[in-house]
Amino acid sequence: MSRAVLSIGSNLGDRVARLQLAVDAVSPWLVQVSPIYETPPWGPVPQHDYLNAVLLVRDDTASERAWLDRAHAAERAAGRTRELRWGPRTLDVDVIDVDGIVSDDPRLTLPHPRAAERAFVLIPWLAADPDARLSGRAVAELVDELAEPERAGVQLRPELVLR
Ligand code: A4P
Ligand code: MG
Repeated sequence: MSRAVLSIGSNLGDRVARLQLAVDAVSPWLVQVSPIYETPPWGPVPQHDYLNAVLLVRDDTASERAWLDRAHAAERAAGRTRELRWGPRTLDVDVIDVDGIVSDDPRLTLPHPRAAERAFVLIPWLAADPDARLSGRAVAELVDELAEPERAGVQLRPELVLR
């Protein structure tokens, strides 16, 4: 079994089109697409707001590494170049979780080390899967534990749709 959770984000150019490219890149394995949320930039770099969403994917033959390769292929399709860490990007695809596997490999750390504190990951994930769990914790609980301003910053954009 290989079920993965991918977080997608864009804050440059046509952000919805970039997120759609990510969806298209994993369409053979797509199980669920979350709504789109507008989110304030996280991290030390001042930059525009992001659009974020979460994709649930499944491919019984895929390794963890295959999901990272697919994430990078999606980023390339969106014309992403790697410049500044945490800086603005056309498309970021992070592997949040694969079957609950734990790995400290710097090329693919699982679960994603910053996911549990990121409202822009947890809130879309919960919307896509109300029973989601991260490191043995219910994602619903992790969302409840976020600071209120963090939670409030993540705004549903129901008029923007991925297909
Ligand atoms: N890597 C290790 N583990 C993973 C994983 N689980 N998923 C390695 C994806 N990649 C993983 O990533 C750097 C290296 O991490 C890769 O070589 C990969 O093998 P990168 O994508 O090249 O660089 P990055 O994205 O700039 O760094 P990083 O640490 O992934 O940044 P983040 O944490 O993804 O932050 N604010 C909002 N509101 N929304 C966002 O989506 N995104 C970022 C990017 C910053 N602020 C944001 C958002
Ligand atoms: Mg990344």
